[in-house]
Amino acid sequence: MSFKVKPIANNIEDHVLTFNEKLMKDVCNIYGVKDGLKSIAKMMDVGIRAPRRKITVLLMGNHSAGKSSFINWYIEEGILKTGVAVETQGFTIVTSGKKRETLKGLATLQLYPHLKPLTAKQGVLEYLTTEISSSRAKNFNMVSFIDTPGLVDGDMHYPFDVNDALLWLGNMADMVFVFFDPMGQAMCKRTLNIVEKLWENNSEKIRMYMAKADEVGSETDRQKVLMQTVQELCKRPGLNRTGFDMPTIYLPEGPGAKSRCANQIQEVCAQVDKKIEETLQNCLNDLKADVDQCEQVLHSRLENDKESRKRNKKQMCRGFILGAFGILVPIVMAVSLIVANASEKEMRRHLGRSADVIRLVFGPAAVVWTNIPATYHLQLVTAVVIMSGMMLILSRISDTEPVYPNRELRALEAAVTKLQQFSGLQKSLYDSYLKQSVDDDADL
Ligand SMILES: Nc1nc2c(ncn2[C@@H]2O[C@H](COP(=O)(O)OP(=O)(O)O)[C@@H](O)[C@H]2O)c(=O)[nH]1
Ligand SMILES: [Mg+2]
Repeated sequence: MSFKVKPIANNIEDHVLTFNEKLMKDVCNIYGVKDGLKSIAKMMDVGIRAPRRKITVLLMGNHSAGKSSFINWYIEEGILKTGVAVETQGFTIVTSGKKRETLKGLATLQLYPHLKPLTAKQGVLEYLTTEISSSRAKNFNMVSFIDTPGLVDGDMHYPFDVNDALLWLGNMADMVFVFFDPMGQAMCKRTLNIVEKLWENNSEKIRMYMAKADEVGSETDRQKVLMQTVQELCKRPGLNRTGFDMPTIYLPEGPGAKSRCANQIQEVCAQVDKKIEETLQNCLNDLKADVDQCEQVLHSRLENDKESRKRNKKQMCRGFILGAFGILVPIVMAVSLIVANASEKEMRRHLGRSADVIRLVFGPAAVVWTNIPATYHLQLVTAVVIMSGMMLILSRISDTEPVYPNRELRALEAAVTKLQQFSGLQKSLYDSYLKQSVDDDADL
């Protein structure tokens, strides 16, 4: 059974970014551009993670529960094979792009490098595909779906560890939709085992739906099926909880179009929309937190550098003064000793006219020598030489602190300006987000 879907999605020419798309693009650009937040954070050794442009919804459930058909319906394009036979053998990421394209495993990894740990699991790479569609239906531009192999009990052999891969993807995805169908109900042990495991850490992500609800004849039948399904689920201790909700859905344009059964398929779209809004807000908040964190680290580094430079300067002055004394004191001592002991005549003979200048300058120091008994001169000279030596040694000993080389310092100062820009951009993005959420003309 296959349903009619619009044959072609909107043309590339119509590819005008919606507000949300543009917002996410701007946020991602702040992180990713050259000298963007990511490279500043790396420079600061701050661990940040750039957001993804779209939310990821993982669809899992029994085989033939209508997962692939739901994706086709959402994007309004018959991109995935559907049918009662086992059609989906691997994982198919369905995402929006500029043109229709199919990417195999390796190309998928290029597009989604964060899936590398999944493909590290043996054999999954071969069974990983990406279907890119240019559809602009609903909020498809902001969401990537992951279609998974329909699970069946028994001897069905999967070419890879399907449970492991599903758990990994479930942990990674932003939302997990579990589809049960009225015929299989919740009897598929395999599906339930995985849902139960995922529930342990991801209960807030998981939504369960009774798909193909039009196949159930009457309202009473529907209630019975729902009761039986919930009963089956509640047998699992991990899933036994209050407030259990399982909307019934079916494709509105399918064979059940005339069904009188309540169709809550719009509730699924509403869940996706809600998650998108939530993610946008989180991205804007995370952006602020990341900029703030980088700013904090950057300021403290610059402050420390400034302090170190100040201390180093003090050290340098001290070293210079000690060095100068270490050299000058013995010179003064030697010359004044000569002046004290040599006669004026003798000095003039050797030094000419400069002898008078020397006598004038060193005269007061020479007086000190003449007042000290000659027997103490040797001790005094020794003491002064030792003291000068010590001063010279002390002047060479300095524990200067490491500071950023000028090039790095300039890079840090440039980062301060960049972060200020990012902070301003974040504010204006938040303002425009709130403005369009509340009212275009609202004065915020
Ligand atoms: N009556 C009815 N049939 C559906 C609905 N959704 C899907 N189907 C049919 O159920 C079969 C299995 O659908 P498919 O999407 O391949 O299931 P999957 O194995 O979960 O991907 C197909 O023949 C679909 O045409 C629905 O809402 N109502
Ligand atoms: Mg399928």
